Amino acid sequence: MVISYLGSLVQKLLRMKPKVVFVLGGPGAGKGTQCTNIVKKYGYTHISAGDLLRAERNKEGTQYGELIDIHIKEGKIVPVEITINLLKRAMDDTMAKDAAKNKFLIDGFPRNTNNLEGWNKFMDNDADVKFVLFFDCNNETCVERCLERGKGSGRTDDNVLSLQKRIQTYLQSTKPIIDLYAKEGKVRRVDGAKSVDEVFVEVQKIFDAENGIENV
Ligand code: UP5
Ligand code: MG
Repeated sequence: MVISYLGSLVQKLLRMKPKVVFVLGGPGAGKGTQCTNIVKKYGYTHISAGDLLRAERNKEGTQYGELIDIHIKEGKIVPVEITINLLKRAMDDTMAKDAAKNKFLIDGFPRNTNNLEGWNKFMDNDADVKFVLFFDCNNETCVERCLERGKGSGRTDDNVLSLQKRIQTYLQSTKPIIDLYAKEGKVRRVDGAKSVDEVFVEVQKIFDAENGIENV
């Protein structure tokens, strides 16, 4: 009796464990744009690590404001202790409001070894990483899009100097993380240089296939 109760409790907890899709790709590869589309069609919650860091930086009296600000302008990656707390809080808040909302797109994370180690240390037992959605887009297109957006975005890193640094950081630190996941068979690659609609067609194929597997 007790064992069967515990068994069903464990099963319930396992079902509730957040399901995570990491969304990666260079600056301007289309991560945010496609996450918006995925949310509408598949009911995920979109959590952008960059957006959370920008919001934290803008908060009155935050102790990390200056540190985050400098890292973003320099295209450097903020220490994981800061980012993981923000991600965890965002996930917890979402599930506290509605326990059924346990599917997350984590956009722009993990970006380097420090991020990955932090995730494995603090989150690995608490969430299931289903796969990595990788928007593969050439650097020229990425830079062009961010510069165009920079005309009105107000983002402090949408300028030529910051973009050169962001691209370098992406190539040196983030791409190797994507390659690591690829070796585990966890990367779903999409050509991010096509139009928004064309990219979303490919994205839908991936999510439909993944959902198909889960529903078997
Ligand atoms: N656009 C999008 N798709 C298009 C398409 N297919 N065709 C034509 N145009 C397209 O798109 C960028 C622009 O391109 C938009 O104007 C869009 O309309 C157009 P978007 O969807 O915003 O691309 P995205 O990949 O999200 O680009 P973003 O600039 O957000 O990527 P980054 O990875 O550089 O930025 P993020 O906000 O994730 O991080 C910023 C900084 O925060 C980092 O550099 C780092 O300093 C810091 N950070 C950390 O330290 N740790 C983290 O974990 C996360 C961030
Ligand atoms: Mg983005």
